[in-house]
Amino acid sequence: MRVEDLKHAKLKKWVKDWAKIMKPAAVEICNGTKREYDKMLKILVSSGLGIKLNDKIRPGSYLFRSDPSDVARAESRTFIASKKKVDAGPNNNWTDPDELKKTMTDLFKGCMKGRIMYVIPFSMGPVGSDIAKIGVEITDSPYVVANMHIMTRVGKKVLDVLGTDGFFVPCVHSIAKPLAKGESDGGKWPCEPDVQKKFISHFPDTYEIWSYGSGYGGNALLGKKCLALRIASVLARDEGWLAEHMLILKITNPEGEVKYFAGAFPSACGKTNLSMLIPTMPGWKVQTIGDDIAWMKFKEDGRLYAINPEAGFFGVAPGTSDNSNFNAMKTISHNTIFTNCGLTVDGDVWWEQIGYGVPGGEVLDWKGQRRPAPKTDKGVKGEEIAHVNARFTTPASQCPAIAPEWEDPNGVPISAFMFGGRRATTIPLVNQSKSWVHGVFLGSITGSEITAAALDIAAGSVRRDPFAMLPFCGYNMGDYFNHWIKIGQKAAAEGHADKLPKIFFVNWFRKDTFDHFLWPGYGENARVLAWIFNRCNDEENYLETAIGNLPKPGSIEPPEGLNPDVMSSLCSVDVEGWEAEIADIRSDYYPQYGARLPKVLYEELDVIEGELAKLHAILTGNR
Ligand code: SAT
Ligand code: MN
Repeated sequence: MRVEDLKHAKLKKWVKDWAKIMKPAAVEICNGTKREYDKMLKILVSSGLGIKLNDKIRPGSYLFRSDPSDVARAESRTFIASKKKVDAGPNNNWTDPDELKKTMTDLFKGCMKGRIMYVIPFSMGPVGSDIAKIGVEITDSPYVVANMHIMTRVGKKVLDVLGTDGFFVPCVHSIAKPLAKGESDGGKWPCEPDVQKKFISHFPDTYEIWSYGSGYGGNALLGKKCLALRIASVLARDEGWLAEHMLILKITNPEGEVKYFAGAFPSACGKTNLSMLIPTMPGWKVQTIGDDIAWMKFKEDGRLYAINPEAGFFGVAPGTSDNSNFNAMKTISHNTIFTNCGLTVDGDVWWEQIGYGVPGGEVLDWKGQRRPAPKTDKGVKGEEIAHVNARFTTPASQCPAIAPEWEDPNGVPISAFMFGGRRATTIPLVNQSKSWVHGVFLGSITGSEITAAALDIAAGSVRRDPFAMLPFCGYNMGDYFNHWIKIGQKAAAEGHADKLPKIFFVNWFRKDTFDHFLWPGYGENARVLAWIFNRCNDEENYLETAIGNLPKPGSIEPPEGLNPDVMSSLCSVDVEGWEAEIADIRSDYYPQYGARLPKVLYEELDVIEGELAKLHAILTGNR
């Protein structure tokens, strides 16, 4: 299809205007077909960027090695350019939108010389779903086109839904590496290697995304974090729905009853694993709707319905094994794009903690350097064979655990929200909020502990990642908390308070004083999911406490071999720990939001603090 054939006048003009600025050798409108996907990979292999893996071991799959400057999201170069700085809030980098547009327009001038400008019309969510949204990305990277084919729904069907005047989020992207006449990439990942010259920019007031200089992941596949979270969070605020960094899972109990949960977890908490978990308890079943993002709207029946806006998984490879995530391993067994993994002599990919050592005597690491082949899958810190953020891009439809209704345009009704982080102490295995506002409070204090070894922060201090949205909220986080509170108020005003999802906080990561995990995790986490399931059916399986509703003794059957004392300590109130937690929130965390922090969250703090003081007095005999 040619630009001239575009029926949407605004889209046509937008493409033409950018082509004038970027000066590509040609413009192609993507149609989303398998043929187009194959063509992209052919181009990428012939320019030396992609390596076809051994078809006998990993059919239809490819490996890419990115530039060492281009291996992860560039958070320091990610901007929320709202008109007013205060609307970006304390957690975002802000720049004046007019100045940023001027700077970037200069950078975009001629940036696609010698390359093709691909125009990718894509739908986030099943095409035509009333919860879905359309974006159009222009890019000069065939790698981006191929990845967008997997991660979103691309092509003519999207243009059909867009019609002549439908709404789309314009997404401008360039890798910033024009080619001179006769020049080719010659196997070198094209991007702007100077991190300070990369820009991942969002204009929330006009719902626009401009990205320059990076070809990798969330910086370049603009449907994912940029559209489906940062811009969508703004759209959701403006239109009264929720765009969240949440997995969506389907859970079926032994009686065949089905519920859907959505869960937000900061990175490195096993979100993808949880969404594909295989329960250890007989009769229970978990299936996947999504592993990263949930878009949710209230429908007429008063319930909240969720879709997974994505069509694929862009998952972290290292640590993925048959043990940690059997379903993910099956999903990526074919038709998968790998980035920054190791390459074995057999022509397969390899990474640390894949579950087996490297076959053969040597291996190429993610930089393409020859390295002795490790006999086990244990890595050496700092000398990884796969980059720690090496990724797979794989179609969700290939996941053995995918629920048949994962593409239902109506979405699935959510019964429970889960929040969680890595917390070695204080936070119980599972805790149900006492009210919606208390649930928002729990979401707001989500975070993970930092070990002194990892970063220059005192060991044990908590890095808050509210709702796991810290790098993904396109506006002031205080206003975002308020949006969540208003969602609850609106449901109550409409007489649907009882239909709101119940809110839970889970923690799989409690440790003993010897630094050993107390809870086995993985498939055993289904025991907690089962408790939540029963809670949603109003089972009397809980005890009211100062911090929320905790499991009644005996209401969660402990995993084999778990000491009952450990079980009860995982499910009890750590009074002193919570007193310290409340003090930290009050003095070191909430104040950054100033007047934008909803007052009811401070009231929530006061109530919990009062309850804890009473408990403290009882425990110390100081009544
Ligand atoms: O690179 S992405 O932003 O898509 C993945 C991530 O960082 O979570
Ligand atoms: Mn994510």
